[in-house]
Amino acid sequence: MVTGGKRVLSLQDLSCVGQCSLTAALPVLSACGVECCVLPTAILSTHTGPEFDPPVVHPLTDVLPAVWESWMGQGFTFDALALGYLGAGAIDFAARAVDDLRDSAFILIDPAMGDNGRFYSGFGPDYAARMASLCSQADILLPNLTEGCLLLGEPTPERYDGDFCLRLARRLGELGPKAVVLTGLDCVPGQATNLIYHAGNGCAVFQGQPRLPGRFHGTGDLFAAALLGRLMRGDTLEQAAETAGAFVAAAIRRTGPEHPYGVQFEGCLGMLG
Ligand code: PXL
Repeated sequence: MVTGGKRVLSLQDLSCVGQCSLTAALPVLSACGVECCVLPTAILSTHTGPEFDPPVVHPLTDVLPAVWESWMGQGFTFDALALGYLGAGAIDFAARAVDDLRDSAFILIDPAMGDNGRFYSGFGPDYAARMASLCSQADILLPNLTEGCLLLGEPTPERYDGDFCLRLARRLGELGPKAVVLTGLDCVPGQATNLIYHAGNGCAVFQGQPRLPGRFHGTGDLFAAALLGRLMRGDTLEQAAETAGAFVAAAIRRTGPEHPYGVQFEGCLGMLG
């Protein structure tokens, strides 16, 4: 099928080993039939998870403006811009990219900065505040529960219900994004739940997949890329989230215990085309 030649720009780190961020976005968006241009904000030897030694980190902050000026000088345009894990040093550049593209591109912001109630190492309240101010320009804001709470400067509750999630989504909607998708919620027993909230009309939909045992790195990045890819293919937000959720669940099911640092999604890419 002809896709209409959509082109997205993925702005996030390149964790060279780890099946997250750019090494997830590239294959997933390609599988959706969407061109994926990349701008790595930092190179890391691996992701920062506990399965690896502390990574070698090389920020690319210094080179980002020159790349950007080269692209803008050549008149490049993108149908969408997706922000993910940036590293603390690249938030100002990301703000500039959002500013330059907001009138012409769909903006998806995954405010990747924490999980399990805590910031990832290297991130803190200043980053969260800066990210919160960027959210007003998002078409879709895609936090997990922890990130949603960090954006609002609040502690993450250990237990919560669907009403709590709905109130959180509404308040995140007040930061200004057109829609909020809260991911990986634990508000329905036995389910990994996503909440889709449309800020314009207050419409909210809960979607669930059976909760699979274990904790898996990179699933948020896979979900974000699949969601964007399917949106670029013309799906509604609900359809795109359903397909992205099923893709991530299938990838988790394929992942063996001998593979602890990410999910083996490669065999599931056919679900996205
Ligand atoms: O999956 C989010 C992510 C992306 N990039 C790096 C990370 C993480 C999560 O820990 O460490 C480098």
